[in-house]
Amino acid sequence: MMQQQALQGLRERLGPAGFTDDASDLAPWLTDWRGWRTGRALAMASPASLEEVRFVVQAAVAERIPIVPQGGNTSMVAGATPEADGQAIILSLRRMRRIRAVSIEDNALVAEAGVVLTQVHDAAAAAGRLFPLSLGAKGSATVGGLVSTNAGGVQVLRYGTMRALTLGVEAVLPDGTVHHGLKALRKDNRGYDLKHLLIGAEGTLGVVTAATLALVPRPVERAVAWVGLVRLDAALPLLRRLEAATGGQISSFEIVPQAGLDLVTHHLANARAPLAGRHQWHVLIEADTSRPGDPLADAMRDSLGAAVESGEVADAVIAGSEAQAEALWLLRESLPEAERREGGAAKHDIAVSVADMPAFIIQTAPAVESAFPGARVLAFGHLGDGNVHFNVRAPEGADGEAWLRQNSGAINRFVDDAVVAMGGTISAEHGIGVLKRDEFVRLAEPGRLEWMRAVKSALDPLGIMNPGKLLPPCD
Ligand code: 2HG
Ligand code: ZN
Repeated sequence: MMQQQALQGLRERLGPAGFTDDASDLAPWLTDWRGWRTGRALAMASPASLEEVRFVVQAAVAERIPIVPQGGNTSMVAGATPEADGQAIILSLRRMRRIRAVSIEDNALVAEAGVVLTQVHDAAAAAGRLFPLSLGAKGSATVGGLVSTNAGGVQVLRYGTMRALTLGVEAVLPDGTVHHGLKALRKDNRGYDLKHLLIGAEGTLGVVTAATLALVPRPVERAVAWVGLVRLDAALPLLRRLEAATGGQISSFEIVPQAGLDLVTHHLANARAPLAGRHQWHVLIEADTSRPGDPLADAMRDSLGAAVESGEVADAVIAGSEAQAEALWLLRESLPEAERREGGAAKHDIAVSVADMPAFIIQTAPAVESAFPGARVLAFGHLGDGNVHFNVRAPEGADGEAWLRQNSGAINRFVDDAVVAMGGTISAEHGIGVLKRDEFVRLAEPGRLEWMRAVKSALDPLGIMNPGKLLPPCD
Protein backbone atom coordinates (compact mmCIF):
# COMPACT_ATOMS: atom_id res chain seq x y z
CA MET A 1 0.00 0.00 0.00
CA MET A 2 2.68 2.48 1.11
CA GLN A 3 4.81 1.27 -1.76
CA GLN A 4 1.97 1.93 -4.19
CA GLN A 5 1.61 5.42 -2.79
CA ALA A 6 5.31 6.07 -3.23
CA LEU A 7 5.13 4.93 -6.85
CA GLN A 8 2.09 7.12 -7.43
CA GLY A 9 4.03 10.04 -5.97
CA LEU A 10 6.84 9.38 -8.44
CA ARG A 11 4.38 9.14 -11.32
CA GLU A 12 2.88 12.50 -10.43
CA ARG A 13 6.15 14.30 -9.82
CA LEU A 14 8.04 12.94 -12.86
CA GLY A 15 5.22 12.90 -15.41
CA PRO A 16 4.82 10.46 -18.32
CA ALA A 17 8.35 11.06 -19.68
CA GLY A 18 9.86 10.34 -16.28
CA PHE A 19 7.94 7.38 -14.95
CA THR A 20 6.65 4.10 -16.33
CA ASP A 21 5.53 0.76 -15.00
CA ASP A 22 4.43 -0.45 -18.40
CA ALA A 23 5.86 -3.91 -19.10
CA SER A 24 6.84 -3.15 -22.68
CA ASP A 25 8.65 0.09 -21.67
CA LEU A 26 10.55 -1.80 -18.98
CA ALA A 27 11.42 -4.89 -21.03
CA PRO A 28 14.55 -3.59 -22.85
CA TRP A 29 16.10 -2.54 -19.53
CA LEU A 30 15.59 -5.77 -17.61
CA THR A 31 18.25 -7.84 -19.37
CA ASP A 32 21.99 -7.16 -19.38
CA TRP A 33 23.97 -6.59 -22.60
CA ARG A 34 25.36 -10.12 -22.60
CA GLY A 35 21.95 -11.63 -22.03
CA TRP A 36 23.03 -13.54 -18.91
CA ARG A 37 20.55 -12.05 -16.44
CA THR A 38 16.96 -10.93 -16.70
CA GLY A 39 15.34 -9.28 -13.72
CA ARG A 40 12.06 -7.61 -12.91
CA ALA A 41 11.27 -4.13 -11.59
CA LEU A 42 8.34 -2.32 -10.03
CA ALA A 43 8.84 0.65 -12.34
CA MET A 44 11.42 2.81 -14.06
CA ALA A 45 11.94 6.38 -12.90
CA SER A 46 13.74 8.66 -15.36
CA PRO A 47 14.35 11.97 -13.62
CA ALA A 48 15.58 14.88 -15.71
CA SER A 49 17.27 16.98 -13.01
CA LEU A 50 19.26 16.70 -9.82
CA GLU A 51 16.20 17.72 -7.82
CA GLU A 52 14.15 14.96 -9.43
CA VAL A 53 16.84 12.35 -8.71
CA ARG A 54 16.80 13.51 -5.11
CA PHE A 55 13.03 13.20 -5.00
CA VAL A 56 13.24 9.62 -6.32
CA VAL A 57 15.93 8.62 -3.81
CA GLN A 58 14.06 10.17 -0.89
CA ALA A 59 10.81 8.46 -1.89
CA ALA A 60 12.59 5.13 -2.28
CA VAL A 61 14.39 5.47 1.05
CA ALA A 62 11.16 6.32 2.85
CA GLU A 63 9.56 3.09 1.66
CA ARG A 64 12.77 1.05 1.51
CA ILE A 65 12.40 0.43 -2.18
CA PRO A 66 15.72 -0.70 -3.70
CA ILE A 67 17.16 1.45 -6.48
CA VAL A 68 19.05 0.12 -9.49
CA PRO A 69 20.79 3.05 -11.22
CA GLN A 70 21.13 2.58 -14.96
CA GLY A 71 22.77 4.43 -17.84
CA GLY A 72 23.46 2.84 -21.23
CA ASN A 73 22.94 -0.71 -19.87
CA THR A 74 26.25 -1.84 -21.36
CA SER A 75 27.56 -3.56 -18.22
CA MET A 76 29.53 -6.74 -18.87
CA VAL A 77 28.76 -8.03 -15.38
CA ALA A 78 25.01 -7.38 -15.18
CA GLY A 79 25.77 -4.45 -12.89
CA ALA A 80 22.68 -2.46 -13.88
CA THR A 81 20.14 -5.27 -14.07
CA PRO A 82 17.51 -5.52 -11.34
CA GLU A 83 17.18 -8.69 -9.31
CA ALA A 84 14.58 -11.29 -10.20
CA ASP A 85 12.47 -10.54 -7.09
CA GLY A 86 10.98 -7.48 -8.82
CA GLN A 87 11.18 -5.35 -5.66
CA ALA A 88 13.39 -2.57 -7.05
CA ILE A 89 12.85 0.43 -9.27
CA ILE A 90 15.23 1.17 -12.10
CA LEU A 91 16.57 4.71 -11.82
CA SER A 92 17.45 5.61 -15.39
CA LEU A 93 19.76 8.60 -15.72
CA ARG A 94 19.31 8.74 -19.48
CA ARG A 95 17.23 11.93 -19.43
CA MET A 96 20.01 13.82 -17.65
CA ARG A 97 21.94 14.55 -20.78
CA ARG A 98 23.17 18.12 -20.59
CA ILE A 99 26.75 19.24 -20.92
CA ARG A 100 26.54 21.86 -18.20
CA ALA A 101 29.83 23.64 -18.82
CA VAL A 102 33.07 23.53 -20.78
CA SER A 103 36.04 25.46 -19.45
CA ILE A 104 39.21 25.76 -21.49
CA GLU A 105 41.01 27.38 -18.56
CA ASP A 106 40.07 24.58 -16.18
CA ASN A 107 40.71 22.12 -19.02
CA ALA A 108 37.51 20.35 -18.01
CA LEU A 109 33.86 19.90 -18.83
CA VAL A 110 30.86 19.09 -16.69
CA ALA A 111 28.54 16.42 -18.08
CA GLU A 112 25.38 15.02 -16.58
CA ALA A 113 25.14 11.32 -15.88
CA GLY A 114 23.08 10.44 -18.95
CA VAL A 115 25.43 12.06 -21.47
CA VAL A 116 26.68 9.41 -23.87
CA LEU A 117 30.45 9.13 -24.27
CA THR A 118 30.44 10.20 -27.94
CA GLN A 119 28.67 13.41 -26.88
CA VAL A 120 31.47 14.08 -24.41
CA HIS A 121 33.96 13.55 -27.23
CA ASP A 122 32.03 15.96 -29.46
CA ALA A 123 31.76 18.63 -26.78
CA ALA A 124 35.48 18.38 -26.08
CA ALA A 125 36.29 18.55 -29.81
CA ALA A 126 34.07 21.62 -30.25
CA ALA A 127 36.25 23.32 -27.63
CA GLY A 128 39.43 22.19 -29.39
CA ARG A 129 40.19 19.61 -26.69
CA LEU A 130 40.08 15.84 -26.25
CA PHE A 131 38.39 13.75 -23.59
CA PRO A 132 40.88 10.89 -23.68
CA LEU A 133 38.79 7.87 -22.76
CA SER A 134 37.24 5.71 -25.41
CA LEU A 135 35.73 2.26 -25.64
CA GLY A 136 33.70 0.12 -28.02
CA ALA A 137 30.38 1.00 -26.36
CA LYS A 138 31.04 4.75 -26.72
CA GLY A 139 27.77 5.25 -28.60
CA SER A 140 25.67 4.06 -25.66
CA ALA A 141 27.77 4.08 -22.47
CA THR A 142 26.93 7.08 -20.28
CA VAL A 143 28.97 9.30 -17.98
CA GLY A 144 27.24 8.01 -14.83
CA GLY A 145 28.04 4.41 -15.73
CA LEU A 146 31.58 5.25 -16.81
CA VAL A 147 32.24 6.95 -13.47
CA SER A 148 30.43 4.32 -11.42
CA THR A 149 32.41 1.49 -12.99
CA ASN A 150 35.74 3.34 -13.23
CA ALA A 151 35.70 2.50 -16.93
CA GLY A 152 38.96 1.95 -18.80
CA GLY A 153 38.95 1.41 -22.54
CA VAL A 154 41.62 1.73 -25.19
CA GLN A 155 43.64 4.78 -24.10
CA VAL A 156 44.36 3.96 -20.48
CA LEU A 157 47.99 3.32 -21.38
CA ARG A 158 48.57 7.04 -21.80
CA TYR A 159 45.70 8.80 -20.03
CA GLY A 160 44.49 6.50 -17.26
CA THR A 161 41.02 5.25 -16.28
CA MET A 162 37.97 7.29 -15.24
CA ARG A 163 39.54 7.58 -11.81
CA ALA A 164 42.34 9.65 -13.28
CA LEU A 165 40.03 11.66 -15.54
CA THR A 166 37.21 12.48 -13.11
CA LEU A 167 37.94 15.73 -11.32
CA GLY A 168 34.66 16.00 -9.51
CA VAL A 169 31.38 14.22 -8.92
CA GLU A 170 27.88 15.32 -8.03
CA ALA A 171 25.83 12.55 -6.45
CA VAL A 172 22.72 11.90 -4.45
CA LEU A 173 23.64 9.84 -1.42
CA PRO A 174 21.39 7.16 0.04
CA ASP A 175 20.18 9.49 2.81
CA GLY A 176 18.87 11.89 0.16
CA THR A 177 21.59 14.48 0.63
CA VAL A 178 23.55 15.81 -2.31
CA HIS A 179 27.30 15.65 -2.60
CA HIS A 180 28.12 18.85 -4.53
CA GLY A 181 31.58 17.92 -5.70
CA LEU A 182 31.75 19.28 -9.23
CA LYS A 183 34.29 22.02 -8.60
CA ALA A 184 37.31 21.09 -10.68
CA LEU A 185 39.78 21.12 -7.83
CA ARG A 186 43.04 19.63 -9.03
CA LYS A 187 44.11 19.33 -5.43
CA ASP A 188 41.97 18.69 -2.37
CA ASN A 189 43.64 16.99 0.51
CA ARG A 190 40.98 16.87 3.20
CA GLY A 191 41.26 13.23 4.13
CA TYR A 192 38.86 10.59 2.82
CA ASP A 193 37.82 11.32 -0.75
CA LEU A 194 34.11 10.72 -1.34
CA LYS A 195 34.64 11.17 -5.07
CA HIS A 196 36.97 8.21 -5.19
CA LEU A 197 34.55 6.13 -3.13
CA LEU A 198 31.78 6.82 -5.64
CA ILE A 199 34.02 6.13 -8.65
CA GLY A 200 33.92 2.38 -9.19
CA ALA A 201 31.25 1.84 -6.50
CA GLU A 202 28.89 0.42 -9.14
CA GLY A 203 25.98 2.48 -7.81
CA THR A 204 26.13 0.84 -4.38
CA LEU A 205 26.93 4.04 -2.45
CA GLY A 206 24.83 6.66 -4.22
CA VAL A 207 23.61 7.92 -7.56
CA VAL A 208 26.13 9.85 -9.63
CA THR A 209 24.24 12.68 -11.36
CA ALA A 210 27.08 14.59 -13.03
CA ALA A 211 30.86 14.61 -13.29
CA THR A 212 33.63 17.06 -14.04
CA LEU A 213 35.89 15.45 -16.61
CA ALA A 214 39.48 16.34 -17.43
CA LEU A 215 40.37 17.37 -20.97
CA VAL A 216 43.73 17.29 -22.74
CA PRO A 217 45.10 19.01 -25.85
CA ARG A 218 43.43 17.77 -28.98
CA PRO A 219 45.78 15.71 -31.16
CA VAL A 220 46.48 17.27 -34.53
CA GLU A 221 47.73 14.01 -35.95
CA ARG A 222 47.63 10.34 -35.17
CA ALA A 223 49.48 7.34 -36.53
CA VAL A 224 47.49 4.12 -36.40
CA ALA A 225 49.31 0.88 -37.19
CA TRP A 226 48.28 -2.76 -37.50
CA VAL A 227 51.11 -5.14 -36.77
CA GLY A 228 51.43 -8.91 -37.21
CA LEU A 229 53.56 -10.71 -34.62
CA VAL A 230 55.14 -14.10 -34.82
CA ARG A 231 55.34 -14.44 -31.06
CA LEU A 232 53.42 -12.80 -28.23
CA ASP A 233 56.56 -12.16 -26.24
CA ALA A 234 57.74 -9.79 -28.95
CA ALA A 235 54.87 -7.43 -28.08
CA LEU A 236 56.15 -5.61 -25.00
CA PRO A 237 59.66 -4.96 -26.35
CA LEU A 238 57.91 -3.46 -29.39
CA LEU A 239 55.73 -1.25 -27.17
CA ARG A 240 58.71 0.08 -25.26
CA ARG A 241 60.68 0.63 -28.48
CA LEU A 242 57.79 2.64 -29.98
CA GLU A 243 57.32 4.66 -26.80
CA ALA A 244 60.97 5.63 -26.91
CA ALA A 245 60.84 6.45 -30.62
CA THR A 246 57.75 8.68 -30.27
CA GLY A 247 58.69 10.39 -27.02
CA GLY A 248 55.97 8.60 -25.02
CA GLN A 249 53.09 9.25 -27.40
CA ILE A 250 51.69 5.74 -27.71
CA SER A 251 48.10 5.93 -26.50
CA SER A 252 46.82 2.46 -27.44
CA PHE A 253 48.44 -0.95 -27.69
CA GLU A 254 45.74 -3.57 -28.21
CA ILE A 255 46.33 -7.22 -29.03
CA VAL A 256 44.03 -9.28 -31.23
CA PRO A 257 44.66 -12.99 -31.88
CA GLN A 258 44.19 -14.35 -35.40
CA ALA A 259 41.03 -16.15 -34.23
CA GLY A 260 39.61 -12.83 -33.03
CA LEU A 261 40.32 -11.14 -36.34
CA ASP A 262 38.68 -14.07 -38.13
CA LEU A 263 35.54 -13.63 -36.02
CA VAL A 264 35.33 -9.94 -36.88
CA THR A 265 35.96 -10.34 -40.60
CA HIS A 266 33.28 -13.03 -40.59
CA HIS A 267 30.62 -10.96 -38.83
CA LEU A 268 31.36 -7.36 -39.79
CA ALA A 269 30.06 -6.36 -43.20
CA ASN A 270 32.85 -5.31 -45.60
CA ALA A 271 35.59 -5.96 -43.04
CA ARG A 272 38.97 -6.90 -44.46
CA ALA A 273 42.05 -8.25 -42.73
CA PRO A 274 44.63 -5.43 -42.75
CA LEU A 275 47.62 -7.66 -43.53
CA ALA A 276 48.02 -10.21 -46.32
CA GLY A 277 49.27 -13.08 -44.18
CA ARG A 278 47.92 -14.80 -41.09
CA HIS A 279 49.73 -14.14 -37.81
CA GLN A 280 49.22 -15.70 -34.45
CA TRP A 281 48.96 -12.27 -32.85
CA HIS A 282 48.08 -8.84 -34.15
CA VAL A 283 48.54 -5.50 -32.43
CA LEU A 284 46.63 -2.28 -33.07
CA ILE A 285 48.81 0.64 -32.08
CA GLU A 286 47.96 4.31 -31.97
CA ALA A 287 50.30 7.23 -31.37
CA ASP A 288 48.96 10.79 -31.07
CA THR A 289 50.54 14.20 -31.12
CA SER A 290 49.12 17.61 -30.41
CA ARG A 291 52.23 19.36 -31.76
CA PRO A 292 51.90 20.59 -35.36
CA GLY A 293 54.77 19.34 -37.51
CA ASP A 294 55.68 16.52 -35.10
CA PRO A 295 57.37 13.78 -37.19
CA LEU A 296 55.22 11.15 -35.50
CA ALA A 297 54.34 9.13 -38.59
CA ASP A 298 58.03 9.03 -39.60
CA ALA A 299 59.03 7.79 -36.16
CA MET A 300 56.41 5.05 -36.27
CA ARG A 301 57.31 4.05 -39.84
CA ASP A 302 61.06 3.93 -39.11
CA SER A 303 60.65 1.93 -35.91
CA LEU A 304 58.19 -0.55 -37.36
CA GLY A 305 60.35 -0.89 -40.48
CA ALA A 306 63.38 -1.69 -38.31
CA ALA A 307 61.33 -4.20 -36.31
CA VAL A 308 60.21 -5.96 -39.50
CA GLU A 309 63.79 -6.06 -40.76
CA SER A 310 65.10 -7.54 -37.53
CA GLY A 311 62.35 -10.17 -37.55
CA GLU A 312 60.68 -8.96 -34.31
CA VAL A 313 57.60 -8.05 -36.30
CA ALA A 314 56.26 -10.17 -39.16
CA ASP A 315 54.40 -7.45 -41.04
CA ALA A 316 52.93 -4.02 -40.41
CA VAL A 317 50.79 -1.39 -42.06
CA ILE A 318 50.21 2.24 -41.08
CA ALA A 319 46.84 3.77 -41.94
CA GLY A 320 47.26 6.19 -44.85
CA SER A 321 44.14 8.21 -44.06
CA GLU A 322 41.65 8.89 -41.29
CA ALA A 323 39.21 6.54 -43.01
CA GLN A 324 41.78 3.74 -42.91
CA ALA A 325 42.55 4.50 -39.27
CA GLU A 326 38.84 4.30 -38.44
CA ALA A 327 38.56 1.01 -40.33
CA LEU A 328 41.41 -0.49 -38.28
CA TRP A 329 39.77 0.66 -35.06
CA LEU A 330 36.43 -0.76 -36.15
CA LEU A 331 38.04 -4.20 -36.45
CA ARG A 332 39.22 -4.05 -32.85
CA GLU A 333 36.08 -2.49 -31.43
CA SER A 334 33.78 -4.99 -33.14
CA LEU A 335 35.39 -7.94 -31.40
CA PRO A 336 32.95 -8.12 -28.43
CA GLU A 337 29.94 -7.94 -30.73
CA ALA A 338 31.40 -10.58 -33.09
CA GLU A 339 32.08 -12.83 -30.11
CA ARG A 340 28.52 -12.29 -28.89
CA ARG A 341 27.06 -13.23 -32.28
CA GLU A 342 29.21 -16.34 -32.23
CA GLY A 343 27.60 -17.47 -28.98
CA GLY A 344 29.45 -15.46 -26.32
CA ALA A 345 32.07 -16.63 -23.86
CA ALA A 346 33.01 -16.99 -20.23
CA LYS A 347 34.62 -13.56 -19.88
CA HIS A 348 37.55 -12.64 -17.65
CA ASP A 349 38.69 -9.01 -17.72
CA ILE A 350 41.82 -9.82 -15.81
CA ALA A 351 45.09 -8.04 -15.16
CA VAL A 352 48.51 -9.07 -13.99
CA SER A 353 51.60 -6.90 -14.12
CA VAL A 354 52.24 -5.74 -17.68
CA ALA A 355 55.48 -7.72 -17.84
CA ASP A 356 53.74 -10.93 -16.71
CA MET A 357 50.78 -10.87 -19.09
CA PRO A 358 52.40 -12.53 -22.14
CA ALA A 359 53.57 -15.42 -19.94
CA PHE A 360 50.14 -15.62 -18.33
CA ILE A 361 48.46 -16.03 -21.71
CA ILE A 362 51.09 -18.42 -23.02
CA GLN A 363 50.74 -20.67 -19.95
CA THR A 364 47.07 -20.37 -19.11
CA ALA A 365 45.46 -20.63 -22.55
CA PRO A 366 46.67 -24.20 -23.19
CA ALA A 367 45.98 -25.16 -19.57
CA VAL A 368 42.34 -24.07 -19.90
CA GLU A 369 42.00 -25.75 -23.26
CA SER A 370 43.25 -29.03 -21.89
CA ALA A 371 41.18 -28.86 -18.67
CA PHE A 372 38.01 -28.11 -20.69
CA PRO A 373 38.40 -30.12 -23.89
CA GLY A 374 37.35 -28.21 -26.99
CA ALA A 375 37.20 -24.83 -25.18
CA ARG A 376 38.70 -22.00 -27.22
CA VAL A 377 40.52 -19.16 -25.48
CA LEU A 378 40.21 -15.74 -27.06
CA ALA A 379 42.56 -13.33 -25.29
CA PHE A 380 42.47 -9.79 -26.59
CA GLY A 381 42.69 -6.17 -25.59
CA HIS A 382 44.75 -3.88 -23.49
CA LEU A 383 48.13 -5.61 -23.27
CA GLY A 384 49.82 -2.26 -22.70
CA ASP A 385 47.92 -2.06 -19.37
CA GLY A 386 48.55 -5.70 -18.44
CA ASN A 387 44.79 -6.21 -18.88
CA VAL A 388 43.33 -8.61 -21.41
CA HIS A 389 39.93 -10.10 -21.96
CA PHE A 390 40.74 -13.74 -21.40
CA ASN A 391 37.51 -15.05 -22.85
CA VAL A 392 36.75 -18.75 -23.15
CA ARG A 393 34.41 -19.87 -25.92
CA ALA A 394 32.51 -23.13 -26.26
CA PRO A 395 33.90 -25.94 -28.45
CA GLU A 396 33.28 -25.65 -32.16
CA GLY A 397 29.90 -27.11 -33.06
CA ALA A 398 28.69 -27.34 -29.43
CA ASP A 399 25.46 -25.78 -28.23
CA GLY A 400 27.37 -22.75 -26.94
CA GLU A 401 24.78 -21.49 -24.52
CA ALA A 402 24.24 -24.86 -22.84
CA TRP A 403 27.98 -25.54 -22.73
CA LEU A 404 28.70 -22.16 -21.16
CA ARG A 405 25.89 -22.56 -18.65
CA GLN A 406 27.35 -25.87 -17.59
CA ASN A 407 31.05 -24.98 -17.59
CA SER A 408 31.46 -21.27 -16.99
CA GLY A 409 31.57 -21.54 -13.17
CA ALA A 410 34.43 -24.04 -13.27
CA ILE A 411 36.20 -22.10 -16.02
CA ASN A 412 35.93 -18.89 -14.03
CA ARG A 413 37.48 -20.57 -10.99
CA PHE A 414 40.29 -22.06 -13.09
CA VAL A 415 41.19 -18.75 -14.75
CA ASP A 416 40.75 -16.66 -11.60
CA ASP A 417 42.97 -19.01 -9.57
CA ALA A 418 45.67 -18.65 -12.20
CA VAL A 419 45.34 -14.86 -12.08
CA VAL A 420 45.54 -14.73 -8.30
CA ALA A 421 48.55 -17.08 -8.34
CA MET A 422 50.31 -14.48 -10.50
CA GLY A 423 49.36 -11.66 -8.14
CA GLY A 424 46.71 -10.25 -10.45
CA THR A 425 43.12 -9.09 -10.28
CA ILE A 426 39.97 -10.86 -11.48
CA SER A 427 38.53 -7.56 -12.67
CA ALA A 428 40.60 -4.82 -14.20
CA GLU A 429 37.87 -3.17 -16.20
CA HIS A 430 34.29 -4.44 -16.10
CA GLY A 431 33.82 -4.46 -12.36
CA ILE A 432 32.13 -7.06 -10.18
CA GLY A 433 28.41 -6.45 -10.71
CA VAL A 434 26.58 -9.66 -10.05
CA LEU A 435 28.35 -12.02 -12.44
CA LYS A 436 31.74 -11.81 -10.69
CA ARG A 437 30.47 -11.45 -7.17
CA ASP A 438 30.96 -15.01 -6.04
CA GLU A 439 34.48 -15.11 -7.37
CA PHE A 440 35.26 -11.78 -5.77
CA VAL A 441 34.03 -13.08 -2.41
CA ARG A 442 35.93 -16.36 -2.86
CA LEU A 443 39.24 -14.73 -3.70
CA ALA A 444 39.26 -11.34 -1.98
CA GLU A 445 42.26 -10.72 0.27
CA PRO A 446 41.55 -11.09 4.00
CA GLY A 447 39.96 -7.96 5.37
CA ARG A 448 39.03 -6.45 2.04
CA LEU A 449 35.37 -7.51 2.14
CA GLU A 450 34.96 -6.41 5.77
CA TRP A 451 36.43 -3.04 4.88
CA MET A 452 34.06 -2.66 1.96
CA ARG A 453 31.06 -3.80 4.00
CA ALA A 454 31.89 -1.21 6.64
CA VAL A 455 31.87 1.56 4.03
CA LYS A 456 28.66 0.25 2.50
CA SER A 457 26.79 0.07 5.78
CA ALA A 458 28.01 3.53 6.83
CA LEU A 459 26.76 5.19 3.65
CA ASP A 460 23.81 2.95 2.81
CA PRO A 461 22.60 1.47 6.10
CA LEU A 462 19.28 0.35 4.58
CA GLY A 463 21.07 -1.45 1.76
CA ILE A 464 18.84 0.01 -0.93
CA MET A 465 21.48 1.16 -3.41
CA ASN A 466 21.91 -1.40 -6.18
CA PRO A 467 21.53 -4.33 -3.80
CA GLY A 468 23.28 -7.56 -4.66
CA LYS A 469 25.89 -5.83 -6.83
CA LEU A 470 29.54 -5.88 -5.85
CA LEU A 471 28.81 -7.36 -2.42
CA PRO A 472 26.33 -10.10 -1.49
CA PRO A 473 23.03 -8.67 -0.22
CA CYS A 474 22.99 -7.79 3.49
CA ASP A 475 21.49 -10.53 5.64
C1 2HG B 1 36.74 -4.37 -24.84
O1 2HG B 1 37.89 -4.14 -24.47
C2 2HG B 1 35.64 -4.41 -23.84
O2 2HG B 1 36.45 -4.50 -26.04
C3 2HG B 1 34.82 -5.69 -23.94
O3 2HG B 1 36.13 -4.23 -22.55
C4 2HG B 1 35.60 -6.94 -23.71
O4 2HG B 1 33.85 -8.26 -24.62
C5 2HG B 1 34.82 -8.23 -23.85
O5 2HG B 1 35.16 -9.21 -23.20
ZN1 ZN C 1 38.27 -3.87 -22.49
